[in-house]
Amino acid sequence: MTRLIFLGPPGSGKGTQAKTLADGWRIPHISTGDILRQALKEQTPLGVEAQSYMDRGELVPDKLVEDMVAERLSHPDTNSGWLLDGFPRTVNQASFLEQLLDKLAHRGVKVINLEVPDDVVVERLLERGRKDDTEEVIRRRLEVYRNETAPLINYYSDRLILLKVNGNQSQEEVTDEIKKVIAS
Ligand code: B4P
Repeated sequence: MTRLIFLGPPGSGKGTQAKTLADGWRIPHISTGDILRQALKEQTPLGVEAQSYMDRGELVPDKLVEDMVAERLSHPDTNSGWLLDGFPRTVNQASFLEQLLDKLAHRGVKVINLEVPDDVVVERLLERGRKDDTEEVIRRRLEVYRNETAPLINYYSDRLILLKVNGNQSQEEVTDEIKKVIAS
């Protein structure tokens, strides 16, 4: 049973890798960024509230994202495994997730930390050019990542479930390395 959390700075390839692997393994790819962007497109109350945070490169408040993830992970299709991309992003979200997974009896979770230097992620995101991929917003997202999300590296390393992967390689090489570290 595969249950993987993807960690890494914006543009490190979390979404790219999670989608490829989830398609191959036929398990759900749960991306908080994608769910929020869809809500925004449909202008649901969640989307309307999330928009200003996302446009500025800030994190959407924990409670909104936690409720969203709790609902998604409670769906029966997650019984065959899942890949979580973009969540948790704060220590609060991580401790919420720990309790949720305990309640759902989802065990054996591993965390993939994609390591990519700042200048490489800035270059990748500028090239992608999504609405929140302007130089100013990318710099803010990286700052938020360093302050709020990077502490999760120690959080999961202390729990002995962190696996490091060099994200600064071709997409295929990153996928291969992820498969290798999971198997070892
Ligand atoms: P996300 O959608 O999670 O955006 P992201 O961090 O930029 O990563 P993404 O997965 O899209 O990109 P990837 O690295 O795969 O979040 C967006 C916003 O939503 C956040 O800023 C926040 O406001 C909000 N949000 C989401 N989750 C939240 C949470 N839990 N709590 C609070 N707020 C939340 O790819 C980037 C680019 O690199 C692509 O163009 C790709 O083609 C390219 N690429 C990937 N791998 C490559 C490789 N090996 N070589 C070259 N290019 C590569």
